Amino acid sequence: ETAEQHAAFEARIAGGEKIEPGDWMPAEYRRQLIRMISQHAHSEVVGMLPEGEWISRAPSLRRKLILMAKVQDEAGHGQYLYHAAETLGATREEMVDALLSGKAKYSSIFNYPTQSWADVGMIGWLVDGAAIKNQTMLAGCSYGPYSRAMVRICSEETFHHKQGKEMIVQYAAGTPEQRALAQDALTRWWWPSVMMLGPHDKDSTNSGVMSNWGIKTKSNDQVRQEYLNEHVPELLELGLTLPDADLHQDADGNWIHGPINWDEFWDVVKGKTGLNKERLATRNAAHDDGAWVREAMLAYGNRLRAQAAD
Ligand code: FAQ
Repeated sequence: ETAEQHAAFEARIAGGEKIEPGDWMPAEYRRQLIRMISQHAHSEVVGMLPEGEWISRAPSLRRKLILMAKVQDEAGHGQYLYHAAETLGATREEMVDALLSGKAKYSSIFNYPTQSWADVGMIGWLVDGAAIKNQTMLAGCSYGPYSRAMVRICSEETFHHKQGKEMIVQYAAGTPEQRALAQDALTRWWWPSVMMLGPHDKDSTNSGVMSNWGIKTKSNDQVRQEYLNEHVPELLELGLTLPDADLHQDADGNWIHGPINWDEFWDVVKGKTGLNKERLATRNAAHDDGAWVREAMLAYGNRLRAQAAD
């Protein structure tokens, strides 16, 4: 890597140009993108599991169809994202192996259990809500394939967000039992959703280099602030209680949260607590069950190639 190459690259970033596959890029830019995009892809794939568990227990056919469509969308997001990482030279096999062996990270949020049907609504509202804030920021990122994947993913996530919110709004205005379920789900999902946006800026090891290269266009704390400002008033409006005694609005109207339990966050990320082992066991079983499909596709591909060569 020469100083001239770096200077030309920095100038393209400064000019707001998108970097495309095959363009020259610093090795560290490529490494950071593969790291983040593959973690993101894994999150979408593992993210199917907490809600997927509830498809067979949905309370109505309408809710079941909506949930099936949502979970299927997450599979599609995983696919776009694996493809985006492949444009940087990562192979599907390497990435899938890293997930299945437990080497790769994926979002902390998906190691929490879904304990009631109301959790499905709360995930749509809070988790998709946080994901949209983060991904709208990433839609402006400097790497073309990731930025374009984010535009499509965000529009689908907006549907997920709305269906979750609609469900919780109904339950919050419903029977005392429905209200209690909505409140219990909020109490359990609030802090994990606030944490999923990543460590505070001062502890965010990757942010510096990623912001300089236009991958992250807002910091973790900026995105978290936007998330709180949008969601807190709406949740309070429904008469629900947020599990944060220190939550308050500052003079500028920003909602300020109390201290975050980062020990819990890191324990969940590292799989010391939460459902990491169960999630990986489920993914491994699904991968093993799909072995015959991969073998059949390979055999079919080989046959087509042999026929073409004849
Ligand atoms: N969980 O330096 P930073 C979704 C790690 S998709 C686990 O601040 P960074 C859709 C981080 O990897 C949700 N680990 O990291 C859906 C790094 O470790 P490393 C996923 C986390 O990357 C909804 C270390 O901490 N979205 O929800 C987490 O600059 C419903 C230091 O942190 C994305 O992946 C975490 N929460 O900023 C699906 C979006 N946070 O790699 C189904 C793309 C941090 O150095 C149902 N990713 N770490 O070993 C991002 O924007 C960023 O990766 C952040 C973290 C903002 C998440």
